[in-house]
Amino acid sequence: MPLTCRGRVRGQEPSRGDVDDALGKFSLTLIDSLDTLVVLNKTKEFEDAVRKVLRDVNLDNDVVVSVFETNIRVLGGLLGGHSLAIMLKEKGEYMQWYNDELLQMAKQLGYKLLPAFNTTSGLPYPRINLKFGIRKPEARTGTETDTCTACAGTLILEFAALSRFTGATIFEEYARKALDFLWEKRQRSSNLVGVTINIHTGDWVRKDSGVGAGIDSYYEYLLKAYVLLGDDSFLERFNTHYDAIMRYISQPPLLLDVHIHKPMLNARTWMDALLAFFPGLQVLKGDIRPAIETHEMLYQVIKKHNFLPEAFTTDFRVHWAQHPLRPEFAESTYFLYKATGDPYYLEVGKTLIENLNKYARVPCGFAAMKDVRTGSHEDRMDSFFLAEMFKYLYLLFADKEDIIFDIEDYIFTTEAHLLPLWLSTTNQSISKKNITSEYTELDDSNFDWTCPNTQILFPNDPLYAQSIREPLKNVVDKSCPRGIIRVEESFRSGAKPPLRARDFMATNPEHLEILKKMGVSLIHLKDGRVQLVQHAIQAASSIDAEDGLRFMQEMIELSSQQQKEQQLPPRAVQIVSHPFFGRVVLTAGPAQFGLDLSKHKETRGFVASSKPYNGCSELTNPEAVMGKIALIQRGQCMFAEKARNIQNAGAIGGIVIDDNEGSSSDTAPLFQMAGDGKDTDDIKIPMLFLFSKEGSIILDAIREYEEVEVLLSDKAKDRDPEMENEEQSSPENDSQNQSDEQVSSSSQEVDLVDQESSEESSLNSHPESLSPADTDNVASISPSEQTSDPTENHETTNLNGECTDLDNQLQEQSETEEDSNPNVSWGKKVQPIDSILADWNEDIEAFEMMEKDEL
Ligand code: DMJ
Repeated sequence: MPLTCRGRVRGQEPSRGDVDDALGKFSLTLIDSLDTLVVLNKTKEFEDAVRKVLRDVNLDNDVVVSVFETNIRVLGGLLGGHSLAIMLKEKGEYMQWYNDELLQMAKQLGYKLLPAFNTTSGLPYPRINLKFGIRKPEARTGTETDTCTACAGTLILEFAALSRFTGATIFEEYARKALDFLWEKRQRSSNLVGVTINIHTGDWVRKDSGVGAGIDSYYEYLLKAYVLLGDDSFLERFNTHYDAIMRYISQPPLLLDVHIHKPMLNARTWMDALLAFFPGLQVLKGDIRPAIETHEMLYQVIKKHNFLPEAFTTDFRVHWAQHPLRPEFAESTYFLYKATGDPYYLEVGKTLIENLNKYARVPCGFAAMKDVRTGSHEDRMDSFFLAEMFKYLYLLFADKEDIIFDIEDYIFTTEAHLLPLWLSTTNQSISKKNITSEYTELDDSNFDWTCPNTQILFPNDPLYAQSIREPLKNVVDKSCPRGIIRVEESFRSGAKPPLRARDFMATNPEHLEILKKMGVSLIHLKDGRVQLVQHAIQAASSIDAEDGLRFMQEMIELSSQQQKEQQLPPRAVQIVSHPFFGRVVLTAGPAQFGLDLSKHKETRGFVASSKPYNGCSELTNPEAVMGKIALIQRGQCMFAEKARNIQNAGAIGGIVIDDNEGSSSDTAPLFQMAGDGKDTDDIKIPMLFLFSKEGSIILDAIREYEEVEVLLSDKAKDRDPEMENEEQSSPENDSQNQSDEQVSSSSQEVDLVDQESSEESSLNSHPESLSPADTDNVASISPSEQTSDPTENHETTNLNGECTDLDNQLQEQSETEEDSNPNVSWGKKVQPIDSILADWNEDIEAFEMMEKDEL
């Protein structure tokens, strides 16, 4: 937890749901980063870390963990550590005392995971209790019926390695059985697999199919199992799936989910960040062209937002704004550099590192981005950041002689753990299934550049990769909003176009007739909204069923677009005073009243607690909050009333801190503070909301440093400590002056931010003291919303429907303004190295002190 400088212990922090399934009180980060230490040539540290694991780690905890995560991170981490420990031991200098202890732990863990496979299908349960297994009443698990395809299909490398290292064949057998079952269950006409499957019946539960979340590493492990184990059947399976992926899912440079039964129909209009590993896998496969294309598209999305948002739409808008420092894009960059030798990929790597240092680095590590739009942080640094991101970025820039062993002798697991290729010829007691005859002949024309080739693929054509990237140069910035390409393309020529979602009127009998034909039924909800449900079998024909599906997709998008339009995006509270210097950014909820920070310049000022703390009556300490940003506790009166009271006392802004102890934007949905139902135009100051955990970071800082200055904005600003120091002493930088400046912002700025806010947000609205608004995202619309056109608000389409570069222009304008504004031009100055080091030492000391106080 890099913001609060503590380890996350399961049960001691509020649960974050599924994310916590990776935490088993088994020192996850330590184990997951073992082999990274050796790659980074930190051999001594590796030796110490192994000793710590052997001394401290207990695998027998009464904790329910994810089988998948425990396998790839912990079992994989132990095996990667073992692989490099024996390599070092053989070299004769380090690890001379090592006697396979990590392997013994891995075996112990392997046996703990085996009960998960006790299903008729052989597919593992998704979770297991490390102490009690699955079935025992104390286990608190074993009732699940579904698992994800990647969860069941990402075991073979670790399990086979465990078998081959130890001679205990059972692990490899179980992992193979699960893979065999998934292969049998592939959709036979498309050769695709769905996202989730019933572990008892083998039925597909989610029939959408892509190469990202839920499926990704199943494909990865088929190809890598072939590489590690030399078993042709894995390659045949991989090639069959790959052919289907390239036929249906790949729409260069995009990779879009489709339905397994109707693979010509897109299942979504957005992509998730996990698919960024796919270009790397394509390199391993030897299919370089689409790898270059997809990677380039992803890079442009990153350049727009500094990081790859967790999901983004086909027209490259943010869909899910968080970024937990995932390594997949760095992984693909590494593989593409290895294949092409093109220095462009080193530049890409440099950008990744710069962005990490600039936006994610905090004194206790690197903090995940809560929202790439605001630059706000989340108090988490997942173990894969050290296991994968560090490794791939280091390897990208490392020369052969920088690494103390030959990396070509190993294969990377999905968590980037290293397994030696010599395992392919060791303990081969598992009979290889020779079912090659089952596989269909494939058209191999897609695979012109297929392996084997471990060296640079195009030594005589250094511009090869560039010539593929060139046409895609502006694919993201110049993108027009687009619908679902295949769906649009598949409109039957000459046929009457189906009813469009935006034209639909629930009161029009003709429309209702068309719905019926398409198998869509209409449910009137009590609150006046209508809900649409489609049953394809009720459609008049299969063509009508497809029309219905298309209509439903449009309706879901329209509905979510409308929800977003009614919402405001989150805001950022950045602590800018010593020793934070802008490095800690907290996610804040906006208010529906007061100064809109997205339309005006940010507000900066020192904070002061109001008295009374709830701000519900005239303040008794106006002298303390005058010219400052007042801190007020949530509750007991309306938000607007608090705002008026602090404004009357002379505050230049307000931060409402949740009174619900322990609440955090990690675990609760952010919301916007609603007005009081009356005219709130009299409130001129900006107001933001912080959950209790984020609020206490400011309150603790006041206790420690007394003077704490913050910046309230719609997006965190870069920081430059030296500039920061100058600003603090500069008279022009008076908070009140700045507050005056806020009033005179240009209308173009307003446009920019309006577009941003209408395009990307996910907030609910709370009037004070009301329960959270319903966040359901069903295809429900209120009758009054039914005719709005989702394209009306789109920023990159002008009235003639042509693409404009408005986004770029506006971005430039906003950057120019930043240049002229001393408050936001941090990061542009060159700081002498001595001064940087001095700052850092100061920071470290300060944070060590804070750590003691458990900030
Ligand atoms: C890693 O734990 C693994 O790469 C996994 O296969 C999916 N992605 C996460 C990191 O994003």
